[in-house]
Amino acid sequence: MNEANKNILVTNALPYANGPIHIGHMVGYIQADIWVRFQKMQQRNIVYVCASDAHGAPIMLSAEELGVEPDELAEQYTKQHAKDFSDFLIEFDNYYSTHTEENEALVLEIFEQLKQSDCIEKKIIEQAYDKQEKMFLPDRYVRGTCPQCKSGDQYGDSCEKCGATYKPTDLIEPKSVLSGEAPILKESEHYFMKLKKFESFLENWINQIQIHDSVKSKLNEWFQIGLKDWDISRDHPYFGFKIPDEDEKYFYVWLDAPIGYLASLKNLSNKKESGINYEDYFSDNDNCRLVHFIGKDIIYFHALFWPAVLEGAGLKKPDAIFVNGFLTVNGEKMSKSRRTFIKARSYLEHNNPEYLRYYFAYKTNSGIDDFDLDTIDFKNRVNSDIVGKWINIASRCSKFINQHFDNTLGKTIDESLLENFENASDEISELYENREFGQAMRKIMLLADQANQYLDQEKPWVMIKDTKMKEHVLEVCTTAINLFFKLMIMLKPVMPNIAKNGEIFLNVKNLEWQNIHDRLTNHEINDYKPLITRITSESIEAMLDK
Ligand code: B3M
Ligand code: ZN
Repeated sequence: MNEANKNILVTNALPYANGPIHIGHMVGYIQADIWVRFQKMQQRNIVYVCASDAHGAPIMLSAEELGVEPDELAEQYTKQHAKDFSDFLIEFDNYYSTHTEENEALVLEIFEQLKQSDCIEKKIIEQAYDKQEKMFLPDRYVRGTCPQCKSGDQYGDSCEKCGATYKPTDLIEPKSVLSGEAPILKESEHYFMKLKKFESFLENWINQIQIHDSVKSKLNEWFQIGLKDWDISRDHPYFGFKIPDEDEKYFYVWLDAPIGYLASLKNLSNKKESGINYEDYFSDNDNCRLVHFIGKDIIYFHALFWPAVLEGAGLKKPDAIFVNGFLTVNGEKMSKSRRTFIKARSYLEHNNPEYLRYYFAYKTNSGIDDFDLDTIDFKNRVNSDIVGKWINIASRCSKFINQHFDNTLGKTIDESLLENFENASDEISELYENREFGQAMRKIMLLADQANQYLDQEKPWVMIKDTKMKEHVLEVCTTAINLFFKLMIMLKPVMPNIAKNGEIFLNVKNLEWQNIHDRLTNHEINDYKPLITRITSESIEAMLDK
């Protein structure tokens, strides 16, 4: 089947429901949303889902500290996250949760399949145990001195200073984060997914999917080391789904989390009004594509564990894994003490989400490099590109149409510039398709420069004083408004609200990509209202202060 006609299921990583979303998280959501909106403007059948990742020890422990039930805490965060996303104009078709009936049913079904296809094995292992708290400790809940470089206060799985990886009990003087006591080793029986069995399948599979070369080489390093069987169970106390026929055991959160993608789709398809059929978007035939957007820290889970689970259960595998790098703020890792930690909500209280959407688009590409939000550059870039270049075209000539021509665009336009814009649209569309958003934004801004140069040369604000030139002013302004219109379509995936208000101004509806070839002539428009305001240093300071 032709790629362009396939149904596409797009997912973003599911945020843990035990803390606020910050703008570092927003990188992947904004990138995916831009891509999805672009696809929708091409009239592709696409479903975009996400959910809260509700399970795991950290959520259980935070809930305990707050004196609430873990599912209540998860639900509160789910609501908060959904609001943050929607205020950032991330338009999921469904936002659900992993702590749901649909997800549990899918997890049990998949687990059953995995057992039947001999992918699961039980083994007794020793693990760090906190006697005082009566619980097995996740690696991150044990801290101590790195056995390799001897740096103090390191996590139980790896050293932040030297990068060594080890077991929690290899630490020198390990301590439980919960009780401060030294953990003991205790035996327990666990369920393992036989990941080794899938090595050659996975090595093959990564060559068949869309995945960045740098991610592939990371995966190849892991293949070189060899894959280890994967512990998919956790002992009580834990917040997760219970394993059947076991009293005190739960599925590890990372087993049920990616299945949550499917649960979100299932939940959507169960809503009659959605008109979405589950099998149209997830079945092992050639009609659908599964596309995951993730951060670079969870490649192992998505490109090794998850496809192995799907393969073992006889299900469709992902067709693309798009990985984003991390965000730094003013050159630093986000940190509260350095005023570089910005919650999504603090950003939204002081700044327009579309500024950040544009800046992230401008700064990113299909690769996995980290990039920086330099707040001064951010302010200058947005003010110069969005306000100074793009919106300026409309604000410079709309008043002539509004005041002198009865709000009606002329019958003739200057063809050559318009054709130039239309011809560029294929290239820009390809850049969007390939997630080369930075290049797309640069190309679009070069076009905006051309439109402004045209106005600088024609000077309608001078000509309007000469009645003989009135017709020419109309042609120039009609041309410029058409250029603005085309830029608006090209920028709509990134700045959908400005585009929506632009549609009202231009008296047009629901523009799609193909409308780039339309001409607005002899067409009535509405009075121009400012579409966006400049960012100020104060609004930036205010979001950093939070
Ligand atoms: N909840 C968040 C993370 O590790 C994790 C993603 C799950 S995606 C299935 O960034
Ligand atoms: Zn170390």
